Amino acid sequence: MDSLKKKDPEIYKTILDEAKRENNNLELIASENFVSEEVLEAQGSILTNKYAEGYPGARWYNGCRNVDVVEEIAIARAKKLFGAEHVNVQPHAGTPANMVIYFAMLNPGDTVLAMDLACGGHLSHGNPHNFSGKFYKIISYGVSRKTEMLDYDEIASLAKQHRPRMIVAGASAYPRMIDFKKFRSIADSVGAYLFVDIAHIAGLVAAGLHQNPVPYAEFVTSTTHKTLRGPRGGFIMCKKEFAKKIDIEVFPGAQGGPLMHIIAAKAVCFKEALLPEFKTYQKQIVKNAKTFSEEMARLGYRITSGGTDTHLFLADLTNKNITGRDAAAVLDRAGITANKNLIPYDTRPPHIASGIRIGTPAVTTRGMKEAEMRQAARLVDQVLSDPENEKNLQLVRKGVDKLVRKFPLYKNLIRRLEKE
Ligand code: DSN
Repeated sequence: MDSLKKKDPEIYKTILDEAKRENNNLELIASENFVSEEVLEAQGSILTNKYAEGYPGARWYNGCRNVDVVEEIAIARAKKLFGAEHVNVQPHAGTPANMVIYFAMLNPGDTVLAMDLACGGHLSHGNPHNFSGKFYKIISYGVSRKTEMLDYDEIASLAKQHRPRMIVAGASAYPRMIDFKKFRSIADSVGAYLFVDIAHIAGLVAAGLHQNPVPYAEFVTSTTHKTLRGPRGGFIMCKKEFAKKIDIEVFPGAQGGPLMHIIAAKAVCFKEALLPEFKTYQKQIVKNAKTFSEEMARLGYRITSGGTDTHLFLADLTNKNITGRDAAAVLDRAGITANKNLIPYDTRPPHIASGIRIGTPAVTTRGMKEAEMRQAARLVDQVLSDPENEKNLQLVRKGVDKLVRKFPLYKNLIRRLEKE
């Protein structure tokens, strides 16, 4: 970044500050990760210069022979990874990918059955402030009050009652496996499309650690930057019969020029996810989340649904006398980054919330294992047990420093930073 340093020192400095923050903190936001240097290199490449509206071999502008190759490679790798019949790698992010499915397959006012945000769903699954909640008649399903897990009988009965045109499965704060085969049979029972959003669990699915929805759903969307550990972006998989409809809805329907540098980085990410070591990484993410949640439970925290099968879990702070919002803020001051989250049937509003969501994809990328997860849980507990004590927060900050120092991130960048 020599040129940037010289020509735009403010931005240069801020990037280095962020590198320092990422390296020095304990990153527990379940939707974040640290990409490889190869992903960063592709993402930071000159491919950002090229306009390529259209698709490989059928672009609106000339000069696309190289970006055509990049996009074809990305598509082929994603197909191989998930066993998809058709893939579109152009969506800029997860919500735009989801928007394409709604716009391509539904009319405004159609009924959609989707998971409630308060029980772990996503904004684009029908939140009233999101396009999905504004344009469609959303019927929400939640989780069982007793088990805090999906209740497929209840989902089936809601489907029978409301006859949705589309059922949406997938979540952003649900710690358990989702049975997409069951969703398929519910959708079939009422003649609905099944659309699955695997943004959170894409890495687990790619590694064979979570049921793959691709054989069951007409449409599957994902982001590339969560458990999949690629650049910030989205993609869509669908059955061949819908390929044309989906492609037209992405371009010219929802987007203009695709981000070819990001598509190159997606291709790199898919290649990495096809390697055997990616499976080892994903297995460790799940082991780490399990260990972390068990240690939190041992320290007196109620873990929603009693645990996790995935990369994340939710700790209910109701009996800890602190809200999710305050907990996340004070943890950040001690060098631990996690987010406030609603717990199922939360009595607090979303911006306050009664829980925190903890995820292990990023710390697992650093190389941390079960022993470090137990230490991390104890550090979280130390903060939340005495959140107003500055000295306590400083002690935890030191504990975090000691823990993260053993697992350095982006060594070259950091080495350089330390010299400055
Ligand atoms: N913001 C993402 C998450 O944290 O789960 C979802 O879009």
